[in-house]
Amino acid sequence: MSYFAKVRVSLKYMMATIDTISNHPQLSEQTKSLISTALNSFEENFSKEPCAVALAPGRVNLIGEHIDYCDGFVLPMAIDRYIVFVTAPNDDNVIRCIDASLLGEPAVEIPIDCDLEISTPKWANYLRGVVDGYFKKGMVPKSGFDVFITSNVPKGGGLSSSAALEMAMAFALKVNGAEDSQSVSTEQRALISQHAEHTFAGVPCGIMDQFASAFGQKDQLTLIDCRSQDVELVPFTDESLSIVIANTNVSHELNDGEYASRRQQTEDGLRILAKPSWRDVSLDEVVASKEQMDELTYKRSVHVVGEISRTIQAAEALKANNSKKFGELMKSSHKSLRDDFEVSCPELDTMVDIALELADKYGVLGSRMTGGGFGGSTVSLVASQNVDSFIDELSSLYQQATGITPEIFASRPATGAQAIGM
Ligand code: GAF
Repeated sequence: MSYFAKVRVSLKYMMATIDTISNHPQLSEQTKSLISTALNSFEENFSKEPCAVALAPGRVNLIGEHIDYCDGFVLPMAIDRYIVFVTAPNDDNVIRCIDASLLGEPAVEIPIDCDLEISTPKWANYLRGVVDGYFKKGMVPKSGFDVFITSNVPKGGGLSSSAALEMAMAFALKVNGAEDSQSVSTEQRALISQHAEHTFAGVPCGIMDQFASAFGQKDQLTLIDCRSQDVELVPFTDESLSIVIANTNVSHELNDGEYASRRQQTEDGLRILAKPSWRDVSLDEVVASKEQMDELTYKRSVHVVGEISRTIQAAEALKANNSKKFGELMKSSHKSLRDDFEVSCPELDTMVDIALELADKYGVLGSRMTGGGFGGSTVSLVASQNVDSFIDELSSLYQQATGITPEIFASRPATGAQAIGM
């Protein structure tokens, strides 16, 4: 195809893409503006027209923490913060990625036609893992492609920016033809991404983050049964309630061994209980086995069975419009994560304590740490009419207490990973 013919085709795609984005019923104005900036940056950096957009949200988990790898239930939602990939084919056999936050650094090049290995820069391993997962299943894009990456998901904030990177790459591969030879389900894309995290980032994570990013729907929480991998959407449409996410700005690395050790301790507990799955274990059975367990294994086991039960109750409470009960369960979840599972940290506890001290003033129903822990974010359920004042006061009291400026924002459940254009 001649250069001019290629430009005309690309322009046609571009116009259709822009049209779809501006009329997209599920994307917020904030996200549309993020995409629009990314489209312009693609052109500036690659000197050609983009063809398609792939995007994936971060997530916040409302309840059900550290039990996705224990066959538990989790109740996360996709947040209105996205990683956006703007892409167009190139004439090489590589995926060439430029990240907006790393401008000036050399583009990352990932070959499309061979097995891949862990390499540098480290952040690109999430991408390599997904490309390799597709390659190993015989799914290769039609050609290499260029990608410009823009994000407003806080990095290291416990809001799954890594799962969003993986899911956005899966959709970038899809729009560049990698799924043309076989149909790939939402679940399969999420599982390839989870595998990438295991093998290329060294984090033995469960399925929650990738599933939340993949299955997210506007105004719906995703109740995930991590044993059957079934996803049930639970409406969160009460406008009088808001979900506030508070990033402590204390960063965490899940591959530093603490995450893996927690997972190991839950496996030890289950072995002592001699049960095939945590779903078959009651609190009474854990208590009855106390003498056979060391103290840590016992505490971890108490958390797992308690959190599975709390998550089931929380989903029921939400369906019954009982937000007060939902809030109480969030508080118990935090205590269990702090005292029994020991994955909180002073900054997370401070953020939760301040939120709960402001309960009467602003209508805070519940607050807890969210995600892997050891830093990252909290999530609070707050009366919408007070949400701006709550955010201001939480922010200033946290700063006074810790000397750290937090990043605090409200989000409603948002739409999941997808591709737009082509
Ligand atoms: C991290 C992991 F990636 C998830 O799989 C989950 O275990 C979570 O920590 C804790 O609930 O986000």
